[in-house]
Amino acid sequence: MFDRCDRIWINANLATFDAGVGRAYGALTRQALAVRDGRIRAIAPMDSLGEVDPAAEVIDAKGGWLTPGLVDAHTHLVFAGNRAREFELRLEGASYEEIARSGGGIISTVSATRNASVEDLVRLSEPRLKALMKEGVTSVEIKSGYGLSLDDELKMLRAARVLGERNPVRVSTSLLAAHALPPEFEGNADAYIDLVCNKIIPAAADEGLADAVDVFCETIAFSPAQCERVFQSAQEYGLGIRAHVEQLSNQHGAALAAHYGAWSADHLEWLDEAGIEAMAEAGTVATLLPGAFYFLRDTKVPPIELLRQHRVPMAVATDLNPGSSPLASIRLALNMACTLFRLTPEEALAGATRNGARALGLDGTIGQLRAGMQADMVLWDIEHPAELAYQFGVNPIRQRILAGEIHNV
Ligand code: DI6
Ligand code: FE
Repeated sequence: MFDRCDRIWINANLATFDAGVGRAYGALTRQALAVRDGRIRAIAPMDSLGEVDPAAEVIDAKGGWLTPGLVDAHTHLVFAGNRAREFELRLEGASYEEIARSGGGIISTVSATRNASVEDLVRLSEPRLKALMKEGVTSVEIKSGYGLSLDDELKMLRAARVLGERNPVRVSTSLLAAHALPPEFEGNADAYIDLVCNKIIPAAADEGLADAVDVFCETIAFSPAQCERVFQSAQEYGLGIRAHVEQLSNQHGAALAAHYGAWSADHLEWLDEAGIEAMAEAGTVATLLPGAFYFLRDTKVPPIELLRQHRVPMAVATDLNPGSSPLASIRLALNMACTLFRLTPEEALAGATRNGARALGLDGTIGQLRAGMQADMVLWDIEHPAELAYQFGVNPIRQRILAGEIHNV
């Protein structure tokens, strides 16, 4: 227990997000938490603390709160260029779909990203990653999807892996080659899907560059039938499945993704009850992205109450990307999940801890404070965990801890 450990936090309040604790936030007050070999070894009330390893480093949390390290389970943070001009066009009245159909939107980021090297992408993307880390993010998912060719998709995934090697943060990668139709395949989407399934997915799997495969199932992107082929290929190569579905219209993509055992179905503004039932049955996480809802001035709120009724786990993420969610703040995403989608602060925080981990296929490893889990944690100067979703623009972080090591950013 505490007799053999590397480091101990004492006088800490814990928001464990361990459902087994049976209290809001999985809260345990006045605790000690011991770490050994990067994992949580033991948690115990201060007044029952027995013998302590004399070699262990003891850190007095002085009544601060420890939470699991925050998980941002949906980002497109690797890209080149920016879309400020498109923002102006939208303010002049053009819609996101109109801009996409006229060759702007995602495709304009594709041109800039194709012209960048791996090193360029790392240099351009690192400040966005660091912004997330500064707010307590210890695990982040990063997607490709602005390369749309074999070499450029792999280049993006390499940049994501390099970011994870150079920074104290866990990076999960998703191959989103089926994000938009590249211009050279105009009028020939099925041939592009052939390339994705027969060349890009096998190469990414072979080089260990992708943890999961993602798709954009939408009228301006790919049809359910095309997405299904991508899911089949992902399954064949043993990769996780996630999907952008029901963002701008109901294509019944969530039910399809759930049928293929998706870890997560994301956006979901247009999700219907059949989709929710399929997700509940498959254990697929609903990843909510209020930043995109906000930035596109959407009005259709995802069916939160039905998701609750069907006990579908909800994650909350930034969707950090240059077009629909230029949001490098998980704290603001938490606040938006409450103000715009009416999540409770506890639900929002569970969405960026326990359920974010599950959306990455990492539940049981990260996202909760529990013996045996990775010791990815944040020590906050707050009086109650709800403050993390309530306030934004101030950063009450005291320590950011990855695998038991303190790495303030
Ligand atoms: N949905 C989104 O909100 C992002 N991708 C997607 O499939 C937007 C990406 C972009 O506009 O660059
Ligand atoms: Fe996205």
